[in-house]
Amino acid sequence: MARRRIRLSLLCSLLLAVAAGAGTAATASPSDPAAGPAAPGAAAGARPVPLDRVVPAPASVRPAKTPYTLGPHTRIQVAPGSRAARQVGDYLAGVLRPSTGYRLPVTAGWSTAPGRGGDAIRLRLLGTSPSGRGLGTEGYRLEVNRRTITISARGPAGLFHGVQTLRQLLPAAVERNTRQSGPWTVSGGTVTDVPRYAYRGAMLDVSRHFFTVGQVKAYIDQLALYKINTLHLHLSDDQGWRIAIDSWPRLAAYGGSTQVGGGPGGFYSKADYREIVRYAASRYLTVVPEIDMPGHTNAALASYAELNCDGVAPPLYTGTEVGFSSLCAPKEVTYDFADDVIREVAALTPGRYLHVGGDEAHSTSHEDFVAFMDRVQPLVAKYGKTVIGWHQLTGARPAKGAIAQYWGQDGSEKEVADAARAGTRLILSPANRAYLDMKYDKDTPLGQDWAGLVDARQSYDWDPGAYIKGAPASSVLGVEAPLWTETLSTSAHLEYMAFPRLPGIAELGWSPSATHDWAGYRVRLAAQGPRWDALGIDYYRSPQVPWPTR
Ligand code: TNX
Repeated sequence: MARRRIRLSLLCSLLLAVAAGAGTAATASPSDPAAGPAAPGAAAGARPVPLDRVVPAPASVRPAKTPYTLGPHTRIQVAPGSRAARQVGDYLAGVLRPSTGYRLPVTAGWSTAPGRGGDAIRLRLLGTSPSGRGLGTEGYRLEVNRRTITISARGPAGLFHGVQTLRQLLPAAVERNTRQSGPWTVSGGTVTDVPRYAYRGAMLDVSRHFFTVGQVKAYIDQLALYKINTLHLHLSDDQGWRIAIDSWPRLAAYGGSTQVGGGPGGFYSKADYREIVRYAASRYLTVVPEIDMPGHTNAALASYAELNCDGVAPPLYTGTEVGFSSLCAPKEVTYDFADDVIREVAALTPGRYLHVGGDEAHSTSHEDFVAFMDRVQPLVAKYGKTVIGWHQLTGARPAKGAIAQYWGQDGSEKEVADAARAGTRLILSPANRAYLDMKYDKDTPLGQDWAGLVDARQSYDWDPGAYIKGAPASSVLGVEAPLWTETLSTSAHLEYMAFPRLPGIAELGWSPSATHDWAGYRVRLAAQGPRWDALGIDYYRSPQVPWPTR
């Protein structure tokens, strides 16, 4: 499917920008009656954050007049006997110590005797006990009273997500890495929270421009703030092959040696990739590797002449065109290659999914495309993984259990709805909503505009459950925000395009549809601005969002 270069959303975005420009923060959130006046010496507006002023919006909030204030004697107490709970406790301490200056010792267990063991943040594991019913594997409950904050979850992923909520309930200055003055007060009450969708992803294109392990880790930390649980790495494309494959060493060594614009490129050794997987797991994200095939393969075709139908290797490519390359579907060596690559990548990947691309195969005949996918999907199953493909896979024969990632625009593609009705599950990344590389407005210095201009409201204001006409809501596995990097080469670029849109996609993935409301969302989103400032995240100050003045 060719990309359409319509600009319908241009007018719309401009009108919205004007409408939103001078808006005051009409909040839908009740402010906490227990907050009381700001303490002397506190920053202006230092009333505790209301329990529901969080992104993604929590499923349920019950305020109470019992605020908790972190102090020099606060301890972090974690479920005894759980290494994972301990690690979440250490992570929380790592966030809180630099700005508060408190010791915040992390200890296992707590006293339940009346009046004992107060002044603590507790991370409690419920396992299969009835009190965890309804929380699933990622949900949590956060209870704040005058003596303690307790985060309870069935497993460590829920504790980790609860910790992210707690961060947003503290003053934004808590995110700074130098000592700040408090008070560090959290509103009283209870948050009970579970995700709407199991798959909440973000994709990073490390092929068009290469990003180092350190840069990927920094992005992972930012994704974790918004309860994203999947990092999709676009590891191969025309401009670069970014993962070492032992059985085809030139893929990375030669195919990874450049990038858009002709820079030096780079690739991940297997140890590098494992380190990304490990770090992502420590933030409760699963890595989904993508090897894009049969199109978007110039880097591979340049590395091995035999992969080309005519046996001639093309030169490396450093431009930004798409759709000109294809693996040779009729050649047997193509499937030896695919088998080796999928085997090695699957072996490095603990997650259940492996993405085989399949988009924009404009240089592959339809017949060859179908034949190619018929051969490649079973290889993914052979190595124990579930196939994800871009939604063009639905124009072939999606394997049983396969997942299609939708990147169209208006949800009208019949083959996608038909596949969904026949059991293919969907990840929604509509380009005119979820593509983080689209420009915000016509003056955005980075990005592309082929799917229109996408400001904060356009990106947030849609329903993943009802987007594909004729697809059952139950076919939707979740959402993903892709970040393509033809025009992006630094971490500051990534941040500027991801923020503030990424949190909107994250909220669509996490929050119940009943909480969906642009007017309330923009106020909650505005409250993230000072946090990004504190974290050093370089974001776009969309005129649609009532950011507090700096
Ligand atoms: C389309 S989306 C592509 C990518 C480009 C992107 C740029 C998709 C599956 N393919 O190859 O990088 O547009 O916005």
